[in-house]
Amino acid sequence: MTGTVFVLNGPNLNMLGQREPGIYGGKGLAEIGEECRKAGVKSDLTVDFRQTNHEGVLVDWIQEAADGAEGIVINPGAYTHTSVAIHDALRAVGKPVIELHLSNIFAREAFRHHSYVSPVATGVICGLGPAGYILALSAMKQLIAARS
Ligand code: CA2
Repeated sequence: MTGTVFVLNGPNLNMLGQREPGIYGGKGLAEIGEECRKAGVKSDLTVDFRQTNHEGVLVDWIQEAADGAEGIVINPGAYTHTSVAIHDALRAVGKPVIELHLSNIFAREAFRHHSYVSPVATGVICGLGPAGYILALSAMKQLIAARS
């Protein structure tokens, strides 16, 4: 069973590894993307790993997943806490969605405790650093298999 999974990353995640290593670790996003692609090969999943700083681009990619992917892993960055547009797009997509955060958003500032994404996600992973991406792909593999 093969399938494409979109791994979508929101604003400022392109800065990983360059600043704030105490919160987000020392790995850059390119390295995390490479690890995701390798994990995908082992699980027979094609990982389409992307990052944008723009909310509307994330909405476009979520809509694209309706026909172009079997599931979405998304780290929406700060849009997690603000975006009704991303909530609406994920609600409409009709595919499994895993919300992912590198940091434990519940152990941080109060404004990070609310997510517009969690109510429309199949599951949520947070606080496990880059390993969370690999765990999310493993969970997504099972979610996709359960639907086919
Ligand atoms: O923990 C996560 O993965 C977050 O989604 C990361 C977002 C943050 O706004 C969320 O509350 C939690 C921030 C993205 C990364 O921001 C950086 C800023 C400067 C340097 C490195 C990363």
